[in-house]
Amino acid sequence: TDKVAIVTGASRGIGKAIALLLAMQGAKVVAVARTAEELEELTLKTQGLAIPADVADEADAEFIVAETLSRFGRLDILVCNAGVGSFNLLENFEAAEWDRIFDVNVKGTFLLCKAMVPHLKAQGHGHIVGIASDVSKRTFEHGTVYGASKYAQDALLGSLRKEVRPYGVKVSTIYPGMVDTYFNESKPGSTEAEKTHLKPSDVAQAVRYVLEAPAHVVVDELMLHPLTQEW
Ligand code: NJP
Repeated sequence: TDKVAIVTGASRGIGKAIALLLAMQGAKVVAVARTAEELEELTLKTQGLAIPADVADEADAEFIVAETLSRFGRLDILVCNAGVGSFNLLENFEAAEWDRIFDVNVKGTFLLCKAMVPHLKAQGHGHIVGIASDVSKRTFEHGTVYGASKYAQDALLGSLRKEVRPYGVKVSTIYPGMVDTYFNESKPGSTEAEKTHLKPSDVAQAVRYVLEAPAHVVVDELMLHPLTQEW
């Protein structure tokens, strides 16, 4: 494939695994995250483009799409993966933490899609893949803010799916259970439980699956869990 894929949150965790898998399959990968250094090693491996940027910033989101077009001359895939979260009782959350989580998970998804969709609609094909969460569809203690953001992101992607379908553009949403990453300041493999979590590469394989659907098929939703997770 000579496709061009923008992957947000590509410097580590799930996004990095997605970027590596897509590059291995021949895609030109545009890797986005705020921390430039962490993107460098990845770009060497993928021979793609690194764009240090904040997905929650409108000018950055527009720059990512414009820069990709000027470098590669085409746009095919957007993976909205960048996300942050923290967990606490509702009354212990600062309002600023609500803003931080919603800015990345919801506004970031909105801004990248907003910058990308006009191009995909105009060309009559393209695929947006959102990395949501199983908590987009369930609630849990300490999950008020993160869960609300993931429900919101899911609703955005579901509505967008209906808006772009008539133009031949696909939106697929992936709902992983627990994945062993750097999420919420954790370190991969740091607890016994994490050893049975999904690996970032498991989620990358799910992304590959939805992207490889035949032209006439859109995989709307795909949920995956570690066999050990009760949910
Ligand atoms: O997290 P982590 P995951 N602009 O911390 C980047 C969902 N999920 O891979 O900007 C641009 O290892 C950050 O880079 P940096 C989750 O909700 C996870 O687990 O330099 N990029 C890094 O590359 C999220 O949507 C689990 O800090 C920004 C990446 O995002 C997605 O999976 C379960 C950014 C985060 O890597 C990936 O999370 C589940 C910004 N403003 C769903 N802010 C799980 N881990 O268990 C952050 O159901 N990044």
